Amino acid sequence: MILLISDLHLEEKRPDITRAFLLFIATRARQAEALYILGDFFEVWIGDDGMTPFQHEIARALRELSDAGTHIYLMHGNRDFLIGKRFCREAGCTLLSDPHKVQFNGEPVLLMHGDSLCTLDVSYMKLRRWLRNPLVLLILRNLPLTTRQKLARKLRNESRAQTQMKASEIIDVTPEEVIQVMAAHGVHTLIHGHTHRPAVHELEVEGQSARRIVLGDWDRQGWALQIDETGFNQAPFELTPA
Ligand SMILES: [Mn+2]
Repeated sequence: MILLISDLHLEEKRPDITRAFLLFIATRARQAEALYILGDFFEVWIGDDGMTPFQHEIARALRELSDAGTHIYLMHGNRDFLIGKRFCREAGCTLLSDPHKVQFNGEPVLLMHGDSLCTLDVSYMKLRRWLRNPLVLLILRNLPLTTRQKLARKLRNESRAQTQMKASEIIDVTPEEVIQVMAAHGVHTLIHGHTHRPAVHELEVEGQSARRIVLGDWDRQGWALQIDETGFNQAPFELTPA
């Protein structure tokens, strides 16, 4: 059995989500061969050298899961794209590139965070290209922590202000981009997060029926996609009461 989650946006301000996640990895995820976390695992990440006690606690919990035999795969989201090798070593997880192609139940499946599919969001796409440039990343990683904290706060405030002004279709994925990416990778199943719109969308890729599975974000409830011999099934669950 394989589990996929995304968009937990873990932060100290949401102990309910943290509790639900710690319970999830101590129970359900223990039964899984692999756990895939498809981005925006943390609400913010300014660098492995700036890990807070809270973030170390999450790393420790992941490490326990991986020591117990579950493979953990982590993909960057737009919030936590500065997660690096040090965190992954500490947490016992493997960093995946975006997109990443896998085989589930003998079927090729493409995994993405999903932000790169929102091509109509021109200003964000420009920022994304800039922030994924290796030289920019090198400079960012070497800025003092306090500067990075300020930058992260500024980026989040700007993205919040802009998102409120944009039409909903702009921050959703571009259908043509989805078809193009799926065709280019030769898959008929795509799994991604980012949009916070959990669903299964049927579509056609090169004349064949295909599907796009969108993972849910953890907010009022948690979401996990489970892949086993019965197929691909996503269901929400209650966050643990205090
Ligand atoms: Mn995202």
